[in-house]
Formats: sequence, structure tokens, C-alpha cells
Amino acid sequence: MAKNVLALSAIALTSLLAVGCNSQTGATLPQGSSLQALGTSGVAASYIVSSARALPADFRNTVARNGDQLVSVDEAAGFANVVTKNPSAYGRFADIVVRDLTLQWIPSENDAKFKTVALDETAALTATNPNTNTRYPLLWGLQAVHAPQAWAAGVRGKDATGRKVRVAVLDSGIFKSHPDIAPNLNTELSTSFVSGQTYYDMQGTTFNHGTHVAGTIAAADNNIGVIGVAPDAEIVAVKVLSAKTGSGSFAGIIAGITYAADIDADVINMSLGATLPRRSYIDDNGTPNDTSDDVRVSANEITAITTALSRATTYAYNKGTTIIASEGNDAIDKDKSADIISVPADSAHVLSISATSPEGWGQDPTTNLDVLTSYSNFGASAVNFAAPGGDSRLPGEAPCTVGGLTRPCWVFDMVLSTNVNGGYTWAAGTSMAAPHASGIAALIIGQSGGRMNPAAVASELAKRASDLGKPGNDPAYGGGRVSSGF
Ligand SMILES: [Ca+2]
Ligand SMILES: [Ca+2]
Repeated sequence: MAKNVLALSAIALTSLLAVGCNSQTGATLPQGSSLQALGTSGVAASYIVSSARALPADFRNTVARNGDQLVSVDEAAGFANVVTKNPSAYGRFADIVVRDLTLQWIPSENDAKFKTVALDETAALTATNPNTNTRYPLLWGLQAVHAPQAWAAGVRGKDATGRKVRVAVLDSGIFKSHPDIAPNLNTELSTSFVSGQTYYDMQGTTFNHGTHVAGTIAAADNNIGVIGVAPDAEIVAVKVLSAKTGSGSFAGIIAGITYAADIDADVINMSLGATLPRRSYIDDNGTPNDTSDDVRVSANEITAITTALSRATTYAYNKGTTIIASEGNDAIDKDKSADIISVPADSAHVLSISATSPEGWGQDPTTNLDVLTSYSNFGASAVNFAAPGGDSRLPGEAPCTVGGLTRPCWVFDMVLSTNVNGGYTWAAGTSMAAPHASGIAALIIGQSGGRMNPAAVASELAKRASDLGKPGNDPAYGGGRVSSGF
């Protein structure tokens, strides 16, 4: 499919970047047993240290005494990221000490499968337009989830006291001065867990995934551009992926999750994902024809690192944070894929979101907005809810005109949102679906008076969702396509 748009990584087996040789030992978790995935002695590498309990308050002193580098630590959450030649030194603190993996969690700009279409205008150029949210007529996703009906009832992503619902966007950073982003961005709490990059460092990119995702959640209701599902919610940008490459470490994502929980984020949005086998495999290090640099990743290592990630999501859940993630763009039937694990979609307490789209909305505005997309993963055992993600599968290049713009008709089936340099861009993927669901969660939390137990949020999402497909839970839509309920 030449025009298929993948906003999330393909199966990331070819993308494992930072794996050393295998010399792991350990038992299967979770039985309270130790899982020490130890590295080659004498070679410094990055390790995730994960304890089921808090780490001691003086953990950082221990790291310093050992002469190792502490990349990050969250003592209360029981996590640290340590660069060391001697990982066994940390076994007395934690039952998981596993070598970190760096994966491709979203596509890089160079990925030919990932297609975006720029609107070729910036907010500055349209700021004098007297119309409110100039590009609102293009946002079919808002109609699909009944966002305007919620706004009309005064439900907009803040509580009755005016406190904005806090949504942490774990992604590739954000273009912080975008006039449709800045009004709702908490710049004090926004931060980066990508070494050497600020949360707003765009590194000369022309498409920023995190900025697009954030706009769908909470672009400002003003006289320009687009509007988010929850236009009064707060965005905290938590950079866990390189803006340039879309890659990131497990340790960085874990640190981002526990950080978001510690700042009392109401919602975490993770429009990112990777798929791992549950068994040992050989990673070709990106060079399938050259076996000299191949590395083996053990089953124990995969179990340890995915268990650590689930501990992080459980920590956030227990602190009251609703966690929403994209289901993935590999068109996988998750009901028949017991040999793989998608992270973080399959991690503990994560609501994973499949992607829906119209097909030919530009030709017929009354067309069904809720068709499962060509690329979305699916499966009744995996999908919690569906949400608008957009698609470009409509064949041909015939032009349509919507909201005063003329483009090939398939463009209008994608999701328009904010981008770097004050611009707007269409993209599609389960990465675009998850933020529609996070926006609806923010509306529910605000309407319910602020802080809300994530189990109650999930229950309310289920109650308000539009049941599609076969009655009740089904493979395409899970518990239904999210809706404001208005
Ligand atoms: Ca706007
Ligand atoms: Ca159903």
C-alpha cells in the first residue's frame, strides 16, 4: 500500500540498537525471584535497576561510591538507570537488573512508510482570520467522539474550580511556542529524559510526532488553527524519544512514566510502541546481510525488561494516573499472537487504543467515521477502545474540497494537528487515535471534579463509548469507540 501511513513503528525486531552479548541468568518473574540479566563483565553498559519496593534513600551515594554513572533514579518508584561495568553490584537492591534496550518506538522522518501531508500554512499566517479555530471544519475526529457536544455543555477538560486536567504526553518533545500549544503547555513541568536534548529541541525536523499528538489532546480554543478534544486541559511534554530518530530507551520511557505519576498527571498518553517476541531471538543490528554484528537477546532479558515496564505502569496506576497507549500499526491480530508482546500497549493497567477512520469523508461528509483502519492492530484480548486515527487508503488522487481547501480526497481522511514552526500537518496512525482517547479521558476527569481513580475513568469510558461491531467487546473496537457521552 503505497499510501499506507504508519505513525508507529513496524515490528521493531530490526530496530534493537543497544544490546550486548548474552550472559544472562535468572528465574521467571513474578514469583519474588531474582532476575539478573547481567552483562559482559568489564564492559560498561546501561542497566535498568527495578525493585518491587522503593530503593533506599542513599541509593545515589552507592552509585557514586561504585564509580558508576546514575542516569536517572526514582527511589519511591523503585527504579534507577545506571551505567556500570558491574551490574551485579546492584543485585542486593533490586530483583531486576537488566541491560537497557533502545528501540524505534515511532518512525523516523526518513521512514518511507510514514506519510505526512503539510497544510502549508502556519498559525502566524492565519492569525488575522476572524473565524474561530480556522481549521475546525477539517477535524472529523472531533465529531466522531462527540467533543463539540461536550464543550457546549461546558465540559472542556478542567474541573469546576478551573484546575486543568493534566495530561503528560510521553513522546518526541514538543514545539513549545506553537500558538495552538503554548496556552495549554506547562513549561515548568515539561522535561526530557533523552540525554542531551531539551523537551523542546526539534533538531531541524519538519514533522514532530509529539507536537501532533499534543494538539489532538488539547490544542487551544482560539481564533486560529485546530482545537483539541479537551481544549482546556493542560499538556506536560515528557520527552522520551529522540525528535530526530524516534528511538528511545526502555529506561527513558520508564523514567517518563514514573515522573508523570510523581507530578500527579491525570492521564499519560503514549502514542508509541514496539513489539518483542517472548522468546530469545537474534537481532541483526539493522544489517540483515551481515551476521558479524548480530546479537542475541535472551527470553529472560525480554521478560525482565517488560516486567520492569509493567511495574512502572502499575506504579502510575496506583498513584491515580490513567494510562493510554496506541495499539500499534502492524495490522496484527493480537488474539493469534501469543508469541509476541507489544509494549506499552500490553503492559499492566494500560488502555490500548485501535484506530478508526472514514474512507472518503472528503467526498461524502455523512460517510461512516468508524471503520477500522487498514493498519491498526486488533484483537478482543488486546484492544480496550477505538478512536479516530485516520487512514489514506482511499484510492486515487481525485481532488476534494473541504473547509475551503482542495487536496486529494484521501488527505481529508487523515488527522490534522499541530506541527513544528507553528504549522499544521495531516498524519494517521494509532498514534493519532490514542490522543483522541486521552482527550475524552480528560473531559471525563474534568467533568467529574478533577482527580479520578483510573479504574473509575476506564469504567466511565466504557459506559460512554459507542458500541460498534458485534455487541459488547469485539476485536476491532474493544469496548467501543470512545465518546464524550454528550
Ligand atoms: Ca486553535
Ligand atoms: Ca462491540
